[in-house]
Amino acid sequence: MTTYKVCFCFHRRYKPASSDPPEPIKGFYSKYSVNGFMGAEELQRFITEVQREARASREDVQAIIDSQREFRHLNLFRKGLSLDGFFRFLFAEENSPISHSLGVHQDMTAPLSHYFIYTSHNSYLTGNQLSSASSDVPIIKALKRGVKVIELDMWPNEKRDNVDIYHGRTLTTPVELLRCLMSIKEHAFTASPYPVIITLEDHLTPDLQAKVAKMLTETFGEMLFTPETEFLEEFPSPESLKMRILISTKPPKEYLDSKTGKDKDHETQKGPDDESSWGAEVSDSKLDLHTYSKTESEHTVEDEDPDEGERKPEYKRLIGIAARKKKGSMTESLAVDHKVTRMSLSEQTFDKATENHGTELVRYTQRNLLRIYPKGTRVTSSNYNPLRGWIHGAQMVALNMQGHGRSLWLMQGLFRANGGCGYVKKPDILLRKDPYEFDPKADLPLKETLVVWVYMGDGWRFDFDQSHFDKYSPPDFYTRVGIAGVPADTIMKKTRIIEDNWTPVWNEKFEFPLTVPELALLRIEVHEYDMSEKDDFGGQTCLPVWEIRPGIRTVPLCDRKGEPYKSVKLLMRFEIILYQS
Ligand SMILES: [Ca+2]
Ligand SMILES: [Ca+2]
Ligand SMILES: [Ca+2]
Repeated sequence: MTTYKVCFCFHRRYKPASSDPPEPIKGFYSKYSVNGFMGAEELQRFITEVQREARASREDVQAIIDSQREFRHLNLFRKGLSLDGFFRFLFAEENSPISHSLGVHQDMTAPLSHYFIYTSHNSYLTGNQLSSASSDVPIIKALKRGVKVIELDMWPNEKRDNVDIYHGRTLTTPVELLRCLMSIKEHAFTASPYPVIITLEDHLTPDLQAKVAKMLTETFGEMLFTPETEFLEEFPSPESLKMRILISTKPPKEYLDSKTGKDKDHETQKGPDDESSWGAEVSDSKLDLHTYSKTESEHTVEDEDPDEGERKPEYKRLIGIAARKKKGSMTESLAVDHKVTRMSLSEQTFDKATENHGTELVRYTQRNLLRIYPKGTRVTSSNYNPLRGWIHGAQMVALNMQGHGRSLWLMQGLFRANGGCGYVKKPDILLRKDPYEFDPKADLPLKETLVVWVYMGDGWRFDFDQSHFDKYSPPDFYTRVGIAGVPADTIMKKTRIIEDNWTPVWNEKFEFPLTVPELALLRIEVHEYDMSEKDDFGGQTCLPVWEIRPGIRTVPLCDRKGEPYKSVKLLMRFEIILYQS
């Protein structure tokens, strides 16, 4: 019995949390066992038919049975799996929906423009965009997580004899450039050997630029990638750039955004702690494609750089990814010529561009790099829906890593793919050339249906206090599950609420028809229902649909920041039904 003290003299009792297998698991056990016994042969049949692991050998299966040996005292004479053993095997961390052994499995020899790259915005800030401290700590954290694009804003220090990093013209406190560079060098390849790109925004005098050039050369030496010609005809591949650092530049006018405050949806200034646990629901990408801020000024493209000619040659030489100064209409900016380049757009300018230039954006990003950055009014380090950029092929969708919430969970979700190396190959649909270029707004035929069963959840009773969710009773969990992808595939659904239970069993089935599964992320959130106030946060995760293994799987859940909980997990089942095209 679990007892909750309601008042001085009154206690309420609830059934203890149960760890019994849910009905569908019992069903599979009885279907696949013979005379109540599941030996190696029976288990192999289950693994082939339900888990769809055709290549599981008899040795693999025996290893599973042996792994339950430590529990043999429960039944000393059996050589197979008991129902409990079968359930333990399924509801274990090793049985995850993304195979741990998959690693980096995509082709890494295509040009950089063929990959989504894990990108952070104002990587050096510890909190909000106006008054938080600058530090190398968030940079190290990001690199360890697999982030591969780090942004630094360089300003002269107070004495004007050295370079500091901070968010210009705000009250954010600086950190020395050298310290950031040293930390980048130390941690750049912790997550994977693929290249790290440093985007520099500089507000420096030529003398200080020369100083930066010296600092970069001395810190990174041979690691720096310096192209032989100023403009390349094709970007090199992540494979050829292993263990290399690339310097790129970002538009120096970007910080001005935070001063203009033209947007109607200007956020009030509050710390991230004041935000609700969830962050805003990611904006509906259906809506995004058809609306944009009408108040936005007419200029369409940011000036990429101050006049390249003014730069000290020793500094200019170090720029591995050139960004060209571009002016004119969006159509002119997106025109593809033989030299590749990088362009940066604010989320608003980008949204506006998707309105009439969707396929041109897709074509542009087949060879060139496109970076999208959060609008300046996101002073609390909140974020936008990164899918908007990805479905148009944008490689560097920069998000504030200091914020947390749904947009960042999507980002963490996408980059779980390809072994978490920070580079995810764009699907063929975004790379196909004439006569077919992908239009994210087009009505496409169904390609597959992802069927998802949410069986049960457990672990909260180990990771949280008895009164964490509800003071006087066990929690009331429900799960939201859905898809973030192209507009046609985007949807969220939810289970019913299981009241007063630490180990909720839902046994519910959901179907998600998908037109572009190659760009679909499965979103999973657990909420704790409260009638009179906002629901409590119970965990979340996000999984790239194309890497999900079919079958019954254990889905570990993460906290708001994306750190995995010690014990919280869901037992789910996935099945993919393909349509003939
Ligand atoms: Ca509650
Ligand atoms: Ca309750
Ligand atoms: Ca409740």
